[in-house]
Amino acid sequence: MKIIVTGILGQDGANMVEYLLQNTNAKIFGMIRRTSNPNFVNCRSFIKNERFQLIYGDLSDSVSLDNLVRDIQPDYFINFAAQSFVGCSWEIPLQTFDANATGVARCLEAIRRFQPKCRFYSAGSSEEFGDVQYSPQDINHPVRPRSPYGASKAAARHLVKVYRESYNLYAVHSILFNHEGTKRGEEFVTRKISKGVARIYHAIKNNQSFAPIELGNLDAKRDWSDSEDFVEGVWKIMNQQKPKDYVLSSNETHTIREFINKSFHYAGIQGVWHGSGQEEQMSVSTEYAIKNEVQSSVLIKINPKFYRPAEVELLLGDSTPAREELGWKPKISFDNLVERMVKYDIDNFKI
Ligand code: G4F
Repeated sequence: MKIIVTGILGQDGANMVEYLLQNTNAKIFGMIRRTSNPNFVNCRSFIKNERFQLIYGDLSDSVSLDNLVRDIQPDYFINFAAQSFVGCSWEIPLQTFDANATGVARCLEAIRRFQPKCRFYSAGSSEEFGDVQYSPQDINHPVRPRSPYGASKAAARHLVKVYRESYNLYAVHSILFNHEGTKRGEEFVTRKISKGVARIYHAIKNNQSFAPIELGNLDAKRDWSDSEDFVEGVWKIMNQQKPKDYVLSSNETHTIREFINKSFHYAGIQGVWHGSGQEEQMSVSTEYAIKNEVQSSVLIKINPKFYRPAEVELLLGDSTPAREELGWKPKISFDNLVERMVKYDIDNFKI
């Protein structure tokens, strides 16, 4: 069995490769774009595995995708490559659309022309639901994106459906609600918080002053899971008798503020909230500050530069069909996720 996985330098692609090496005998071809300084930190566990091979390709280059599919003749093509940062998608809307939507069309075309038996996975997003009309959101929720990123993923979803129905391909686009972990990029809010908490933890321990973590909208609600749980669900979705799109989610929602509270809790730092709106802050409690001779006080402050032009205020998934039909469910709870991320960042802290 041969499997192409894209996006392997990122969180999901790397977790997918780890899962496939552990749970199949397949040869895995991990695609990366050529850059002068690729960061292989998420690939450490498998980069030298004899069943793993690095290949060059680019979602913006149909020649590269055509050649890879024609030459490798993969059984599965799992696409996790994307411009995945919603916040940045207003600044680079065209690149976002090209990678996330047209890039999916290029993959589908390569498969249609050179290996139509290949099963194709496209990573969809709860951002496609946008300003949601009802909760929890299931696969039938209307598409109402609020960002160029959300629009690009919605377009990819339509393309997958069109190719599936027109050419009888096994092509699926499942809706992934937020999913995090210790391989998460530092620009995403959860990792920004866990890394920031680790930095403050070490400053307090070493009797040093520290700068606060600066964030945007703390009221947004997200349905967070661990990416390692999701890659298992993705593999189940790819191995059904008939292709069908599913939602993967924890079925719980939490505010950014809750993620912050839990993060400081697992670091053993006592914080208190005060103020409101843009003046809202979290500071170390007086009792904790005295006891630990803390050199600075503010832990969290608002910086409006992290507000988005349009926000998705609430995401809450309904993954009942995936649980009932695929026998999938997330193993890592919200509390476990926060604890794992914070402890990992404290233990691996580097200045
Ligand atoms: O962590 P985020 O950047 O993730 P977001 O926008 O929900 O997107 C993630 O989940 C999607 C699935 O729903 C994926 F498709 C997508 O690729 C990505 O993985 O932001 C989460 C929330 C937002 O409401 C944002 O406004 O956190 C809020 N936030 C507040 N302060 C912040 C910050 N987000 C970031 N990145 N940085 C902040 O300082």
